[in-house]
Amino acid sequence: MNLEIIKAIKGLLDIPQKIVIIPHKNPDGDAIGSTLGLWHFLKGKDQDATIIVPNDFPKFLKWMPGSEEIVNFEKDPSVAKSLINNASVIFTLDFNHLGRIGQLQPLLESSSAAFVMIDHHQEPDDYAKIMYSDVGMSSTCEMVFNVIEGLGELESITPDLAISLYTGIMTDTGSFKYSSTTSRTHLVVAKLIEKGAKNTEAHNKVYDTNTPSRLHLLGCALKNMVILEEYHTAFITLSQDELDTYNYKKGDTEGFVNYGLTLEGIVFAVIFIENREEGIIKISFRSEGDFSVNEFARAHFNGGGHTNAAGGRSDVSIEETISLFKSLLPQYKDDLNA
Ligand SMILES: [Mn+2]
Repeated sequence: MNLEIIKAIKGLLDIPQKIVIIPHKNPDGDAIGSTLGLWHFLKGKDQDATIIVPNDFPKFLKWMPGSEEIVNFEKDPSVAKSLINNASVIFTLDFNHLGRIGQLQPLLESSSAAFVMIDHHQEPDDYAKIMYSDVGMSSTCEMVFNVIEGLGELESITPDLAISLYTGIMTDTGSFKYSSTTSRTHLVVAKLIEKGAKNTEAHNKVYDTNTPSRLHLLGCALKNMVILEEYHTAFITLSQDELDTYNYKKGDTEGFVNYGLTLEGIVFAVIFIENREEGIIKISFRSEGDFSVNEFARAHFNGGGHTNAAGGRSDVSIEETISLFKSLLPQYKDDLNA
């Protein structure tokens, strides 16, 4: 990675700082893994560091070492506020514009701390003094590894640090199968296992924690799947009533969207999930090949992300959202047939 970035980070960490590390709202495995990985590293360097999440994260990530010390802004706003107000350095991980952190946005905007962005999403904003942004990376966790390596600190990787980064790489690459997985990713993962990451344990703890109600919700989602062969597209809907019926818990719908892509010939998969409390439809987009769901989400559903994985939202009803979605497909017919 870029030597200037390493030099700048080294310059910051050469003196004691008050550090806050922040991932995006609704943090996923890469968000929690990368912030914890960096946190373990900074603790090892005797830096004063705290992770603040904009809101809670799924239970299947709560076994990760150090996760119990994460400050949840929604639960402890005053603690979070004072940490941010006193911070001299703020690392923002796994996102690239401040609109991705919900209610934390104004606090960060008024902070005078030095910002460091480490992220692999497209079209980054320029709020950070130090910007390590690379859309070619499998995960933010892989980038945190690169930073530690760039600083010449590989020997300081403990098993707790290793398992944090391993878990985020694992979840962001769909267990090392997405096209963002490179030979370098595997080399990093090999190094992390060497450093004590218990890889099988990470897979079991993240993926083998289904509850009966989650599997029943999955059954409902799959039953609702609509296949539009003409557009090589499959979409799923879940209404708030359906979520309630199956006792929905945060994180339960994680990965559901991917089932559409397991159908032969399908290159575009979408899930629409109603959230009555927020009055929105949450949307996840996935694709195989060149069709950019990042561009699709940006153009039509107030979202974005990566070429093959993106998120978005809609403020109208689920029925209206679906008909809007269907009405958009004809203009993408050629792209979806490629
Ligand atoms: Mn990520």
